[in-house]
Amino acid sequence: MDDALMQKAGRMLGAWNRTLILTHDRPDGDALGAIGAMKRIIELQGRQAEACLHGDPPPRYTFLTDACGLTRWPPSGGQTSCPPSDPADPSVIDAQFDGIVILDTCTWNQLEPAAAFLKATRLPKIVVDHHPTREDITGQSTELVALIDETSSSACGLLYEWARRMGWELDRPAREALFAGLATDTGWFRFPSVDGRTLQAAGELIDAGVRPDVMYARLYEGHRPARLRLLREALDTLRLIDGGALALMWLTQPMFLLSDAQASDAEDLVNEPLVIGSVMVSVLLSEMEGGVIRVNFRSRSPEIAGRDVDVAAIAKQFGGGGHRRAAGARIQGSLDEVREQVIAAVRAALA
Ligand SMILES: [Mn+2]
Repeated sequence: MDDALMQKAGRMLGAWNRTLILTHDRPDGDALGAIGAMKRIIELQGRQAEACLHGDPPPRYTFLTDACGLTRWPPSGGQTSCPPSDPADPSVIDAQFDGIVILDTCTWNQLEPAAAFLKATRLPKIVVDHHPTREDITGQSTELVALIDETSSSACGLLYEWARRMGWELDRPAREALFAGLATDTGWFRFPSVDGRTLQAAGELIDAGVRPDVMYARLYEGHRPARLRLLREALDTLRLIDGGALALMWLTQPMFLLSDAQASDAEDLVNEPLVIGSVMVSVLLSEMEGGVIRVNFRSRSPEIAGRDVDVAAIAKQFGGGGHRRAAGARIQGSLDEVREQVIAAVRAALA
């Protein structure tokens, strides 16, 4: 990451007394960790920040949302009694903040329902992201500085490097939030995106007091029983296609109801079939409300699978995006239709 750019973004942020912090819809551990840590970093410097979420975070991240004081979109600007009635009108929110930091995404559709506001706002923006899928999200902003590094395994890793470069203080909630992002975006440090920088950042956070065993229990051993019931339902649908190269599972609305599970309980279930040696690509289709099928894709490293399947490219065919080894899309249609389309697309990529 370019030092001059980090310094420039650091000076910009330092000049804002009231910062609005946003991340993508359906926030994951990296998104929540990044906005939580950003908020704590700014507050430790004696300035105001509001980190707003859109979408329900999975329950296992409650420790982050509580410790860092994350709130719900639209922002209140400290005026909890009178949230703006029309978030698409930028003037109300613009009057309450000096600038906006957007973390872990750089695409308009991931920023719904704040996208209309973000297109119209005049406030300057700083973007911190590590995704290859990106758009120009300047909109009407007077300035945009983008700290983007696709080689970083997480937005939290990038934020940590930025904070260290700037000499910013971290407290315990900030350190735990950053560690949560580093750990969850790398599947607890096992994905191919892990490099020395990832482990160095994690190591420094551990040396500063973060307990990896406590973090592991909070992140991976705090599920509700509903998650295990949902896993059972998903495993019951498992189909191995093309000699076991493609693993396919699906979850219907009745399965969610039967399991007393929410959409967030399906997080990471797509990884389960990867314990089978033959599987090169794993796909999970989840039937959401309103006739939308959420599709999660995973693929293995070519060193393991013997084949390099770019699931971000497959997801893109369906209007989605993500990383080469982990991607997703939301597709309008019936489960049967979408399943056939997705199987065809993956088989074409495997052929
Ligand atoms: Mn991320």
